[in-house]
Amino acid sequence: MKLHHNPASPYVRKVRILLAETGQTDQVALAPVAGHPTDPGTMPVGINPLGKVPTLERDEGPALYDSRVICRYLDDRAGGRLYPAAPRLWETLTLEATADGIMDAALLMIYEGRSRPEDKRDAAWVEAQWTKVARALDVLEARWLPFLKGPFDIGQAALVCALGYLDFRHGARDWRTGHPEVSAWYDAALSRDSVRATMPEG
Ligand SMILES: N[C@@H](CCC(=O)N[C@@H](CS)C(=O)NCC(=O)O)C(=O)O
Repeated sequence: MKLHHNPASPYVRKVRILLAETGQTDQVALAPVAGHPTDPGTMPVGINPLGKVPTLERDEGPALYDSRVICRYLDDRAGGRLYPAAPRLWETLTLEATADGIMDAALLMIYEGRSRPEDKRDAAWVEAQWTKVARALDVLEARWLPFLKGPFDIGQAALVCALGYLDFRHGARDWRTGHPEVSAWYDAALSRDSVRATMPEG
């Protein structure tokens, strides 16, 4: 299999963490690509009409895309390790959606800077995206700690990627302030091999 990837992408990182956690890293070759909405560059538009990464080319069957689909597929292939049974599953998937939403907002902030000339950038829109991130962090701090203390799952993998991306691209905003418990959880997660082997680059 071939994973179209970019080493800065938090969504690709989620897939790579799942591969490591399920012992499948050596079964997927990484194909580096680059691009963004206004310049698709080398993104795999021929097999993913959305022109996004991650996109997974399989040996059989059409390509899969969106990190949630790819992760679910690869986990199923490994016998199911990072998706607990219901009812805990619903919390896992909601945590994943929250973490993905943080990534979406954080990435849109970067695209605003990359895709528009300086005089066309909308500072209020960028701040509105950060408000989503801040609200999500507040909810994680207030409600999710008991869940985060449970077994490592796809929701936790996604959260590692989201928080790592905030450090990587928005370090000056200092997401840790006001979120000491989530911050401590993240620091502990950094000791996992799968997390250390996939730190964002670029
Ligand atoms: N919901 C998608 C989001 C993927 C995504 O937005 N990836 C970014 C890279 S971090 C991308 O490919 N951007 C190119 C574009 O939007 O044109 C997923 O979970 O896979």
